[in-house]
Amino acid sequence: MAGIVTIERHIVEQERKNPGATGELSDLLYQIALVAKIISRSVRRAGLLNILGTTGEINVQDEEVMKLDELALQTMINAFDHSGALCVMASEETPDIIPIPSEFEVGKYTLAFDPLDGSSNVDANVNVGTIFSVHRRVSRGGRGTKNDLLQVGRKQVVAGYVMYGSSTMLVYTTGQGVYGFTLDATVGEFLLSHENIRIPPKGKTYSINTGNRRYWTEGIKKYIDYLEEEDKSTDRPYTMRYIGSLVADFHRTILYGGVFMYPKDMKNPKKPSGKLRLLYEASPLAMVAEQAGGRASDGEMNILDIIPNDLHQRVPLFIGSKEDVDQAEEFLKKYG
Ligand code: AHM
Ligand code: MG
Repeated sequence: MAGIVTIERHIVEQERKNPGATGELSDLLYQIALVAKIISRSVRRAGLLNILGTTGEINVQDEEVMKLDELALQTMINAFDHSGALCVMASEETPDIIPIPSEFEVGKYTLAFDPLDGSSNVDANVNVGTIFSVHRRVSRGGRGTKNDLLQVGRKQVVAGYVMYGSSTMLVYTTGQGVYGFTLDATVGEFLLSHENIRIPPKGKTYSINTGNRRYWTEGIKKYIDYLEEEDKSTDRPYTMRYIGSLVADFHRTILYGGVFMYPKDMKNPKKPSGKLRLLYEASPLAMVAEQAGGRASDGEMNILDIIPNDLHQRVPLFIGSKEDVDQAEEFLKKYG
């Protein structure tokens, strides 16, 4: 028993290291762990929802069968709107900010989240995840505003994700390293399973949707060609792995090393863009990557230094082992 560290104990121990802590952030983390368990339960039952529903619309409890991503969104909102720690929220699934209802107290933090990333994979029983990002508010008093959410990733106070895979894992950082917890479903607790995760400085795996090749810029084409070439002195060719579910692709990347890429594509040459969202996907995972010794770039600059101008801003993303991300940037600099 002595060696078992629950997430609650870990949070308390982290809080003790910070003498000025008021406990508000710890409460928020407890809440994140609780929500992770609730969403995990729904994801585990996903394949049964239609079976349990009588018409496909109504389940045995006479509740409407909600799509899993909507269910995850509602679970997040219901858990956090009265936490007292937040002044405003935003989610990938909602067009505008999610205000804290006037009957509830507000606190000093903001929460941006993707409730169920990769949800298009759910029906095939592929891993999906929840991504979260917490900032300290910048406005003074009252309800939070959009400006409280439009902050650089560098200023995040907590970031992390939950992965609903062969087991459910919660990985987070408060800026003091990256810790991973695995849900022991029999006791309902997240137990510390990955202490101080470190990304290898260089990997042997790249992860990208090669189906988009015709839309790539020259730099990406050349970089991927380079990774696929044989050269024993630089450990090439690299292996390709692509799940198509960001949390799962990222989780593999921080454990084994390598680089995950969702580059800018030229489908619309007048308006080239990445697919992934800065606030709900790129920025929180960038903080985790950096805290684990890796890094994240949009191809030109560090993701954590991008000043957001829109809640749903999309960015190209190169994330993973430091040397691999540096090299991707070099190719883009040289060939565009
Ligand atoms: P979503 O937020 O709508 O689920 O989209 C994000 C997902 C990521 O999980 C994944 O990395 C990417 O989209 C895959 O995109 P593609 O199918 O274009 O390769
Ligand atoms: Mg997403």
